[in-house]
Amino acid sequence: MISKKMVQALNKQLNNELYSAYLYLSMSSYANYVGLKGAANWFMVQYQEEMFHFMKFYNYVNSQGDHVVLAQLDAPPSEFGSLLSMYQQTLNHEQFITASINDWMELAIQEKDHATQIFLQWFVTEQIEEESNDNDIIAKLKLVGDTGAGLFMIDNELALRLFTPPPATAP
Ligand code: OFO
Repeated sequence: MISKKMVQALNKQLNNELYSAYLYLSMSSYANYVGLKGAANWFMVQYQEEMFHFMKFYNYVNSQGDHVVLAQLDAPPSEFGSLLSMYQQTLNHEQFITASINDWMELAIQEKDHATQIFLQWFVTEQIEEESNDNDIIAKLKLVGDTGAGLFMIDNELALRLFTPPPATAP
């Protein structure tokens, strides 16, 4: 049993996760279009991760005896510039997600809602990894360059990313 205010917050985040999926799906297609097949794979895996995040919120709201309210999604951009720019936009978006998760955690603490705090803890940890991955890729792109052989090398690395769903945990 969680408060109505908390359900509203979780529904907001659930829609944020869906928008994240939408954004990375668009980035994947754009990367494919400009010939960056490795980046297209990386963003497709990112899309799959976001759908997993979305479903975690979806299942949690259902498990708490309430229901999900899906909202209209904004259209994501369809052009993203260079690969470096794509990862800077990705990092900016993830920083926004981190700030949102922190807001909901703050609310859960205020409401002494221990169940939701435990649930959100998974996302607090996940956001450390998300931002760290983006920072690493940005650093590499700055180091070896965003064009020519350096770009080709990084794109080949991005091609190796696989979607590995975390082990099923409740909720
Ligand atoms: Fe990218 O972590 Fe969810 O949104």
